[in-house]
Amino acid sequence: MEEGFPLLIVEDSPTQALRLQTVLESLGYQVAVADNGRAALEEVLREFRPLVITDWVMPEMDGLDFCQAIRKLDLPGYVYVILLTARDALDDVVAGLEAGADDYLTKPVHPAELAARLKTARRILNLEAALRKRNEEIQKLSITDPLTTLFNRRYFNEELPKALSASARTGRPLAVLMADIDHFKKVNDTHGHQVGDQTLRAFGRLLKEGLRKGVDWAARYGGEEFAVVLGETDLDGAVSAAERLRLLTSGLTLEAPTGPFRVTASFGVACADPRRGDVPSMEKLVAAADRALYTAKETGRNRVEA
Ligand code: GH3
Ligand code: MG
Ligand code: MG
Ligand code: MG
Ligand code: MG
Repeated sequence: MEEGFPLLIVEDSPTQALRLQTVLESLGYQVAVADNGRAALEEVLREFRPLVITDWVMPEMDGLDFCQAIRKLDLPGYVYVILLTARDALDDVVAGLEAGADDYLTKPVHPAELAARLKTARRILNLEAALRKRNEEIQKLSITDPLTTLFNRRYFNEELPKALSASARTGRPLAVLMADIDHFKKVNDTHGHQVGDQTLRAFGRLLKEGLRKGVDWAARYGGEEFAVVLGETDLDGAVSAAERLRLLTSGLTLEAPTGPFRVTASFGVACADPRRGDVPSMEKLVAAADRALYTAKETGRNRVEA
């Protein structure tokens, strides 16, 4: 059986709360009750409820203060608040809406009107949930490289400075590897772009799977160049990690229509090590890894340089 939509009643009169609860449960809502604004805030924070019907006059925290307070909280989603009160003066309606209520109803409310008002609320909440989901998708897309599904350069540029600040704060080292597939142009020239793309995907997967989850992460820096951030790793650790990735790469068998083939990659390593007084900027750290990569290329490729 489908669970009813969660709704919170805030009402200090037990008889009125019970009457309202009965109506709402018959409409299929899954109802919780709080007897004042303070208790309602605690309830929403404890278990998020996006739909609230609140009385105005209550002890401890009234409905207006509740509306104002809930708009200031950082919650997982929007809370649609209906003020339901005996106060029916025009000034009261205006004050209620200005305090942050989404709708204003006067007691006694007819169950048919309440049902219709709640339908409006649900429409708004559905819209908000769809927008939030879409936002999350766009956010994810904006930091993902579509070909490899690794992070992209935008994410790298945003996250590496944060990781460096954390490293400086905690005193723990942080390493960056720049990895570049060797003679990749030849892969494209020999086997075509599609096989080239598959090679990039396979290399991306290798990086992802070869790293410690939650500590290290890889990004496609551009073309056939990848950047890896190794958390809590000093230079020696980073060189062995790069060496491991280098060996995995050379052991990788790729498929082309003409048969299997192999690739190699070169790695440049650089490290931020606050305990040694090494706290470089992102630009300096990446430049150092890039210089090491260049050396690896110059001295024969399929190598790790630091
Ligand atoms: P080196 O060993 O010096 O790194 O040589 P290389 O051939 O790997 O390097 P170069 O920079 O000369 O060529 C990189 C090639 O990568 C050229 C470019 O067309 C190709 N490339 C970049 N992005 C993509 C992509 O998304 N898909 C495919 N298939 N190829 C790409
Ligand atoms: Mg009351
Ligand atoms: Mg190159
Ligand atoms: Mg290359
Ligand atoms: Mg390159």
